[in-house]
Amino acid sequence: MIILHGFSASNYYNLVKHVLLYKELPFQENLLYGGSDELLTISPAGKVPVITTAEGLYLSESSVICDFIEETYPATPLYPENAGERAVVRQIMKVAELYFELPSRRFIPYVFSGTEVPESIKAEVRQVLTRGVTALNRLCKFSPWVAGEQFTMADIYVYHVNTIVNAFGSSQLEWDVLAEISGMKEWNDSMSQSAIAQRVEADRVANMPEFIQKVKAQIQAAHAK
Ligand SMILES: N[C@@H](CCC(=O)N[C@@H](CS)C(=O)NCC(=O)O)C(=O)O
Repeated sequence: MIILHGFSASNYYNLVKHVLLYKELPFQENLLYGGSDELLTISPAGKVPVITTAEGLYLSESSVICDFIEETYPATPLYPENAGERAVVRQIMKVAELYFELPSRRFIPYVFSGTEVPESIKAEVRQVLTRGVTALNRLCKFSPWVAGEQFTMADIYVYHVNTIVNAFGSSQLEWDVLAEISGMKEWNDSMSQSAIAQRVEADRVANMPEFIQKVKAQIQAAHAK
Protein backbone atom coordinates (compact mmCIF):
# COMPACT_ATOMS: atom_id res chain seq x y z
CA MET A 1 0.00 0.00 0.00
CA ILE A 2 1.16 3.56 -0.70
CA ILE A 3 2.39 5.56 2.31
CA LEU A 4 2.04 9.33 2.16
CA HIS A 5 4.60 11.09 4.38
CA GLY A 6 4.24 14.68 5.49
CA PHE A 7 1.76 16.85 7.34
CA SER A 8 -1.74 18.10 6.58
CA ALA A 9 -0.94 21.81 6.97
CA SER A 10 1.15 21.50 3.76
CA ASN A 11 -0.68 22.30 0.54
CA TYR A 12 1.80 20.19 -1.46
CA TYR A 13 0.99 17.23 0.80
CA ASN A 14 -2.71 17.96 0.40
CA LEU A 15 -2.68 17.99 -3.37
CA VAL A 16 -1.11 14.52 -3.48
CA LYS A 17 -3.59 13.32 -0.86
CA HIS A 18 -6.42 14.78 -2.99
CA VAL A 19 -5.18 12.79 -6.00
CA LEU A 20 -5.02 9.54 -3.97
CA LEU A 21 -8.53 10.11 -2.61
CA TYR A 22 -9.89 11.03 -6.04
CA LYS A 23 -8.52 7.82 -7.51
CA GLU A 24 -9.81 5.88 -4.48
CA LEU A 25 -6.38 4.36 -3.88
CA PRO A 26 -5.74 2.88 -0.45
CA PHE A 27 -2.95 4.71 1.40
CA GLN A 28 -1.60 5.30 4.89
CA GLU A 29 -0.48 8.66 6.22
CA ASN A 30 2.78 9.00 8.13
CA LEU A 31 3.09 12.30 10.01
CA LEU A 32 6.51 13.84 9.29
CA TYR A 33 7.57 17.49 9.56
CA GLY A 34 10.30 19.39 7.71
CA GLY A 35 13.66 19.16 9.45
CA SER A 36 13.11 15.69 10.91
CA ASP A 37 15.89 13.12 10.56
CA GLU A 38 13.44 10.52 9.25
CA LEU A 39 12.39 12.88 6.45
CA LEU A 40 16.01 13.46 5.41
CA THR A 41 16.51 9.72 4.97
CA ILE A 42 13.63 9.43 2.49
CA SER A 43 13.47 12.83 0.77
CA PRO A 44 16.59 14.08 -1.07
CA ALA A 45 15.76 17.75 -0.44
CA GLY A 46 14.17 17.16 2.96
CA LYS A 47 10.79 18.29 1.64
CA VAL A 48 7.30 16.88 2.02
CA PRO A 49 5.35 15.23 0.55
CA VAL A 50 7.09 11.91 0.00
CA ILE A 51 5.37 8.69 -0.96
CA THR A 52 6.52 5.15 -0.45
CA THR A 53 5.22 3.32 -3.49
CA ALA A 54 3.71 -0.18 -3.34
CA GLU A 55 7.16 -1.43 -4.51
CA GLY A 56 8.95 0.37 -1.66
CA LEU A 57 10.38 3.27 -3.72
CA TYR A 58 10.54 6.71 -2.07
CA LEU A 59 9.42 9.56 -4.31
CA SER A 60 9.24 13.27 -3.60
CA GLU A 61 8.29 16.44 -5.57
CA SER A 62 4.54 16.71 -5.76
CA SER A 63 4.18 17.03 -9.55
CA VAL A 64 6.46 14.00 -10.06
CA ILE A 65 4.37 12.03 -7.55
CA CYS A 66 1.19 13.08 -9.39
CA ASP A 67 2.59 11.79 -12.67
CA PHE A 68 3.76 8.53 -11.06
CA ILE A 69 0.32 7.91 -9.55
CA GLU A 70 -1.37 8.59 -12.88
CA GLU A 71 0.98 6.29 -14.81
CA THR A 72 0.77 3.50 -12.24
CA TYR A 73 -2.96 3.76 -11.58
CA PRO A 74 -4.51 4.98 -14.86
CA ALA A 75 -8.10 4.14 -13.84
CA THR A 76 -10.07 7.33 -13.14
CA PRO A 77 -7.71 9.31 -15.40
CA LEU A 78 -6.57 12.78 -14.43
CA TYR A 79 -4.85 13.64 -17.71
CA PRO A 80 -6.37 13.75 -21.21
CA GLU A 81 -5.44 10.95 -23.64
CA ASN A 82 -4.16 13.34 -26.29
CA ALA A 83 -0.48 14.30 -25.77
CA GLY A 84 -1.02 17.95 -26.67
CA GLU A 85 -3.98 18.29 -24.31
CA ARG A 86 -1.96 16.55 -21.60
CA ALA A 87 0.85 19.04 -22.07
CA VAL A 88 -1.60 21.93 -21.73
CA VAL A 89 -2.76 20.51 -18.39
CA ARG A 90 0.88 20.29 -17.24
CA GLN A 91 1.52 23.80 -18.55
CA ILE A 92 -1.26 25.15 -16.33
CA MET A 93 0.21 23.28 -13.33
CA LYS A 94 3.73 24.60 -14.04
CA VAL A 95 2.53 28.19 -14.49
CA ALA A 96 0.55 27.98 -11.24
CA GLU A 97 3.61 26.67 -9.41
CA LEU A 98 6.13 29.16 -10.82
CA TYR A 99 4.08 32.35 -10.92
CA PHE A 100 1.50 31.81 -8.16
CA GLU A 101 2.76 29.33 -5.57
CA LEU A 102 6.46 30.19 -5.35
CA PRO A 103 6.16 34.00 -5.19
CA SER A 104 3.38 33.76 -2.57
CA ARG A 105 5.65 31.50 -0.51
CA ARG A 106 8.28 34.27 -0.29
CA PHE A 107 6.09 35.82 2.45
CA ILE A 108 5.91 32.71 4.65
CA PRO A 109 9.11 33.29 6.71
CA TYR A 110 8.03 36.88 7.46
CA VAL A 111 4.51 35.84 8.47
CA PHE A 112 5.68 33.01 10.72
CA SER A 113 8.36 35.13 12.40
CA GLY A 114 5.98 38.09 12.78
CA THR A 115 8.33 40.35 10.78
CA GLU A 116 7.21 43.08 8.38
CA VAL A 117 7.77 42.14 4.71
CA PRO A 118 10.18 44.65 3.08
CA GLU A 119 8.56 46.75 0.35
CA SER A 120 11.19 45.58 -2.17
CA ILE A 121 10.11 41.93 -1.66
CA LYS A 122 6.45 42.90 -1.93
CA ALA A 123 7.17 44.64 -5.25
CA GLU A 124 9.01 41.57 -6.60
CA VAL A 125 6.22 39.23 -5.56
CA ARG A 126 3.56 41.51 -7.02
CA GLN A 127 5.41 41.53 -10.35
CA VAL A 128 5.62 37.72 -10.53
CA LEU A 129 1.99 37.27 -9.44
CA THR A 130 0.95 39.73 -12.15
CA ARG A 131 2.64 37.49 -14.70
CA GLY A 132 0.75 34.53 -13.23
CA VAL A 133 -2.55 36.38 -13.46
CA THR A 134 -1.95 37.16 -17.15
CA ALA A 135 -0.88 33.59 -17.95
CA LEU A 136 -3.70 31.88 -16.05
CA ASN A 137 -6.27 34.23 -17.60
CA ARG A 138 -5.01 33.01 -20.98
CA LEU A 139 -4.80 29.34 -20.05
CA CYS A 140 -7.70 28.55 -17.73
CA LYS A 141 -11.03 27.74 -19.32
CA PHE A 142 -13.35 26.96 -16.39
CA SER A 143 -15.75 25.22 -18.77
CA PRO A 144 -16.47 23.86 -16.25
CA TRP A 145 -12.97 22.67 -15.28
CA VAL A 146 -9.67 24.50 -15.43
CA ALA A 147 -8.55 22.90 -18.71
CA GLY A 148 -12.01 22.45 -20.26
CA GLU A 149 -14.59 19.67 -20.18
CA GLN A 150 -12.48 17.08 -18.34
CA PHE A 151 -11.64 17.23 -14.63
CA THR A 152 -7.83 16.95 -14.58
CA MET A 153 -4.76 17.06 -12.39
CA ALA A 154 -4.68 20.82 -13.05
CA ASP A 155 -7.96 21.24 -11.12
CA ILE A 156 -6.46 19.57 -8.05
CA TYR A 157 -3.10 21.29 -8.42
CA VAL A 158 -4.38 24.85 -8.94
CA TYR A 159 -6.94 24.47 -6.14
CA HIS A 160 -4.20 23.69 -3.61
CA VAL A 161 -1.87 26.37 -5.01
CA ASN A 162 -4.67 28.88 -4.46
CA THR A 163 -4.67 28.20 -0.71
CA ILE A 164 -1.13 29.63 -0.54
CA VAL A 165 -1.99 32.56 -2.83
CA ASN A 166 -4.92 33.47 -0.57
CA ALA A 167 -3.17 32.86 2.75
CA PHE A 168 0.07 34.71 1.94
CA GLY A 169 0.16 36.48 -1.46
CA SER A 170 -3.23 38.17 -1.33
CA SER A 171 -3.24 38.88 2.38
CA GLN A 172 0.25 40.47 2.48
CA LEU A 173 -0.31 42.52 -0.67
CA GLU A 174 -3.92 43.39 0.27
CA TRP A 175 -4.79 42.34 -3.27
CA ASP A 176 -7.43 39.73 -4.14
CA VAL A 177 -5.26 37.93 -6.69
CA LEU A 178 -7.81 35.23 -7.60
CA ALA A 179 -10.43 37.89 -8.41
CA GLU A 180 -8.16 39.04 -11.28
CA ILE A 181 -8.78 35.80 -13.17
CA SER A 182 -12.13 35.53 -14.83
CA GLY A 183 -14.02 32.50 -13.46
CA MET A 184 -11.31 31.52 -10.92
CA LYS A 185 -13.14 32.42 -7.72
CA GLU A 186 -16.40 30.71 -8.74
CA TRP A 187 -14.49 27.57 -9.78
CA ASN A 188 -12.43 27.64 -6.55
CA ASP A 189 -15.60 27.91 -4.45
CA SER A 190 -17.17 24.95 -6.27
CA MET A 191 -13.97 22.89 -5.84
CA SER A 192 -14.05 23.58 -2.10
CA GLN A 193 -17.54 22.01 -1.86
CA SER A 194 -16.41 18.52 -2.90
CA ALA A 195 -16.34 15.83 -0.20
CA ILE A 196 -12.62 15.24 -0.85
CA ALA A 197 -11.72 18.94 -0.53
CA GLN A 198 -13.71 19.13 2.70
CA ARG A 199 -11.98 16.10 4.18
CA VAL A 200 -8.55 17.47 3.23
CA GLU A 201 -9.50 20.86 4.69
CA ALA A 202 -10.71 19.32 7.97
CA ASP A 203 -7.37 17.49 8.31
CA ARG A 204 -5.49 20.72 7.48
CA VAL A 205 -7.33 22.67 10.19
CA ALA A 206 -6.76 19.88 12.73
CA ASN A 207 -2.99 19.81 12.03
CA MET A 208 -2.48 23.59 12.02
CA PRO A 209 -1.93 24.19 15.78
CA GLU A 210 0.77 21.48 16.00
CA PHE A 211 2.41 22.73 12.79
CA ILE A 212 2.49 26.35 14.07
CA GLN A 213 4.01 25.11 17.34
CA LYS A 214 6.76 23.27 15.41
CA VAL A 215 7.54 26.35 13.30
CA LYS A 216 7.73 28.59 16.38
CA ALA A 217 10.07 26.11 18.09
CA GLN A 218 12.30 26.09 14.98
CA ILE A 219 12.40 29.91 14.91
CA GLN A 220 13.28 30.04 18.63
CA ALA A 221 16.02 27.43 18.17
CA ALA A 222 17.48 29.42 15.25
CA HIS A 223 17.49 32.64 17.35
CA ALA A 224 19.14 30.84 20.27
CA LYS A 225 22.13 29.83 18.09
N1 LIG B 1 8.79 21.38 -4.86
C1 LIG B 1 8.30 20.65 -3.71
C2 LIG B 1 7.99 21.63 -2.60
C3 LIG B 1 7.55 20.96 -1.31
C4 LIG B 1 7.62 21.90 -0.11
O1 LIG B 1 8.07 23.05 -0.20
N2 LIG B 1 7.17 21.38 1.02
C5 LIG B 1 7.25 22.12 2.26
C6 LIG B 1 5.94 21.97 3.05
S1 LIG B 1 4.60 22.78 2.23
C7 LIG B 1 8.35 21.55 3.12
O2 LIG B 1 8.67 20.38 3.03
N3 LIG B 1 8.93 22.37 3.97
C8 LIG B 1 9.91 21.93 4.93
C9 LIG B 1 11.26 22.52 4.69
O3 LIG B 1 11.44 23.31 3.74
O4 LIG B 1 12.17 22.19 5.47
C10 LIG B 1 7.07 19.81 -4.10
O5 LIG B 1 6.45 20.11 -5.14
O6 LIG B 1 6.76 18.80 -3.45
